[in-house]
Amino acid sequence: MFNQITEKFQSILRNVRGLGIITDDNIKSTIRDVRKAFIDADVNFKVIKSFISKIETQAQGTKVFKSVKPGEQFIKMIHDELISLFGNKSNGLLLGKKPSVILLAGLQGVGKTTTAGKLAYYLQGLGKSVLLVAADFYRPAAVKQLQKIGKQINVPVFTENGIDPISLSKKAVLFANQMKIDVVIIDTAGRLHLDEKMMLEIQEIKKSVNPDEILYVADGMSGQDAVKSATVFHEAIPLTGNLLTKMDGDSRGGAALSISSITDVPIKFIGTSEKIDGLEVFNAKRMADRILGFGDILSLVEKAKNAIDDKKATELNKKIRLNRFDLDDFKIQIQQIKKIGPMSSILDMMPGKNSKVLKNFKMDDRQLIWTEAIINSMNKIERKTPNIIDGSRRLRIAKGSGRPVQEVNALLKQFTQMKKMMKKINKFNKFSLPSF
Ligand SMILES: Nc1nc2c(ncn2[C@@H]2O[C@H](COP(=O)(O)OP(=O)(O)O)[C@@H](O)[C@H]2O)c(=O)[nH]1
Ligand SMILES: [Mg+2]
Repeated sequence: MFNQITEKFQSILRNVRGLGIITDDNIKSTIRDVRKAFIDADVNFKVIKSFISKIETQAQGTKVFKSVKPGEQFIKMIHDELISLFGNKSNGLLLGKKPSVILLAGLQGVGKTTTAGKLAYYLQGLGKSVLLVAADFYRPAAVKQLQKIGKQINVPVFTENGIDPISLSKKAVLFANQMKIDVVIIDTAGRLHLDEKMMLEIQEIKKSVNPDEILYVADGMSGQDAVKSATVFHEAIPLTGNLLTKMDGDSRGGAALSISSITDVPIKFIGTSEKIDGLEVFNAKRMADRILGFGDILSLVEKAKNAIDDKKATELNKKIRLNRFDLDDFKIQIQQIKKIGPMSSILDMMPGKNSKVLKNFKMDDRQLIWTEAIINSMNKIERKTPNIIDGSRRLRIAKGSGRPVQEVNALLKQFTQMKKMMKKINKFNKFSLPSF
């Protein structure tokens, strides 16, 4: 996410950080660099202009202050302005009446249908019952696509042949009312380009179901073009939120940085994978942190929390303390790391992700699979007591897992070192920490 702009901001911040004094010259050069970073990211010119002018005014203001660390203060200004660029408004869904209605709008291919499923899954997680409505009759496979998603998460999908999307939406809401369903999510048809018929249709749907939320779904990989269409939609049907998909790709950032201040509508969610759980509630501060390369440790911790099984973690902890950690436990650890996500997404959330060290750290996700395969080729006793694994056993394990014997050796060496380290830490803890 945002590799290019983050790289530029990191170099700007490096220059600014050490400043002992803020002068007209360094304000000018910083502003020039920020402007360039924004232009390269395809941010809307109005957004750039207002951002720059705010930073400039504030920086001029600090010139007279004799603060301890002017550079740090400059960085804080940029950070704060980025946050307010995303809008400080609350980002939760505002679902009032029952059934509440969420209408999804946007161009074709941006991810509306996928997002309808993700939102349903997210709301299920909050204990709500959901009805999905397949109101896209233009793409032949669209209804089937939504039905497949509905089946996957066990959410009913409302559809009917020979009826228009407006009557269908109306009927669906009535049905949800009868069935006491909490939330209705309407997936609408998109077009490749804005056209009048589509706008009229969505306006009519809106009139007939009175949605609580109208979310504009935009491709997060796009630039300010997405913002232009958002504005057109906003004029036709007042939007209540933006939702940016495909943020797992390496977006230049144009859409994300422009959309909320141009439409004056907050970003409520971002899509971070093709999968059903690839949806995050948008958080302006975290996004600003990511763009400036401060990392997003909070999101990472949350992801890890969701992926890691508490019971297993406690068991592993116990085993480590008793020096009973074996290769089976090592395998469990690998499985838990795999659940957090691909290595690239983990690294993407680390502070300084563009630094030389992290850039050169190319972890191959297959490595985890290979390590698991090697452990799988060992028998029970070997996993419990790896020191019995001699030359001939190593050869057998290598053959069984389809990996070279050097890799088996490396794994065993790594495991021995890990055990030694654990032993040391345990000893240290015994002396310095109360037992728990
Ligand atoms: N990587 C990624 N792909 C996405 C995301 N959201 C949607 N997609 C993909 O984008 C494509 C179009 O999605 P679809 O929901 O059919 O778009 P629609 O035409 O707006 O309904 C599909 O291949 C989706 O899997 C996302 O957050 N991340
Ligand atoms: Mg669709």
